[in-house]
Amino acid sequence: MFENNAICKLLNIKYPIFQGGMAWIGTAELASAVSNAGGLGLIGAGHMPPDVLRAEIQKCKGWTDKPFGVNIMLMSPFVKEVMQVVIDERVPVITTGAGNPGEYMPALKEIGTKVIPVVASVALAKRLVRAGADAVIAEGTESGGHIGEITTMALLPQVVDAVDVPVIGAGGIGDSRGMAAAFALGAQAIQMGSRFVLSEECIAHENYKKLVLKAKDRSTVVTGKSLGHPARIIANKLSRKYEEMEAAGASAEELEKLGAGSLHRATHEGDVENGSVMIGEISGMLNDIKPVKQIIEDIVGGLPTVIESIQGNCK
Ligand code: TUI
Repeated sequence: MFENNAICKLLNIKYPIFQGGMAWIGTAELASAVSNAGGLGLIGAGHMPPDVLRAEIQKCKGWTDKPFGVNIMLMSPFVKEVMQVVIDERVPVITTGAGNPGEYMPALKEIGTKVIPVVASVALAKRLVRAGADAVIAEGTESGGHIGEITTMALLPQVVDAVDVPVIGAGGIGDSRGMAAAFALGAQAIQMGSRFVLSEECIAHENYKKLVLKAKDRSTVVTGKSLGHPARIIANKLSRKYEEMEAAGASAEELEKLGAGSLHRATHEGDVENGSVMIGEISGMLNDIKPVKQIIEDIVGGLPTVIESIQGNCK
């Protein structure tokens, strides 16, 4: 399976499955587990200072001999230094999020690092492919955390039509049906974040995982629209406070202050009422915590049945 898959060939991986590079919880533990299971694990650099990222990369190198990557969050105050770390460490793949990585592409390309930006629009996908992106991740608004506006269903085929590099579908994918659907829309790989939050290897606090297990289809809300960086989180005390302040015309500074440190509060301190529990809209169908290897094998193993069922419906 997947011997001819363009992403598997490009990155030398067994399964065309990326782990979303999640800030604070996309650690070497999770990334190495995904890579060891045949997917592409990613260390989520988030707001990590450069020395912390370097240590995380070195841990990951010690735990897997398979390709892995780093996701660079372009809103990080350390973005320049973090780029230098991935260059020094010769990380084979980088994905980027929450912005336009155009200015960093020449230096990364020069050392042969594969650059795979997350895009939320056709325009940015085209621009980055012209700048040398090896593939693009088309991420729909169903995702958790920082998001764009267009759904995966609408965005993915439009990006596929607009570029001549492989496209990875992301947003709202958590099982074999989602993977088959992304492939039907023209993706050659998928990226999942939420599904891997509910893995044994993910270091998120148990309160975070428990809340995701309880979540239903309408449990998430989008905060931060007025600041220009919308984020999908589970509705809680923090999101209600945010909405109240936004409605009362709070300043950007006041809203930023409310959000500061809120992800760590949820992922590490387990305060899921006053912290940001970033998760995608599929959390309602995530009902178990499994080892990463089982998550990946269940999805790949379930594909033939989904495809047969599609064929059955077309007869
Ligand atoms: O980056 C993500 N998801 C994230 S990053 C993150 S860390 C964070 N922590 C606290 C507050 C805010 C963020 C949590 N979740 N996904 C990739 C992604 N990128 N989604 C949407 C985009 C995007 C949006 C606009 C990419 C490019 C873009 O274009 C901007 C431009 O300059 O054209």
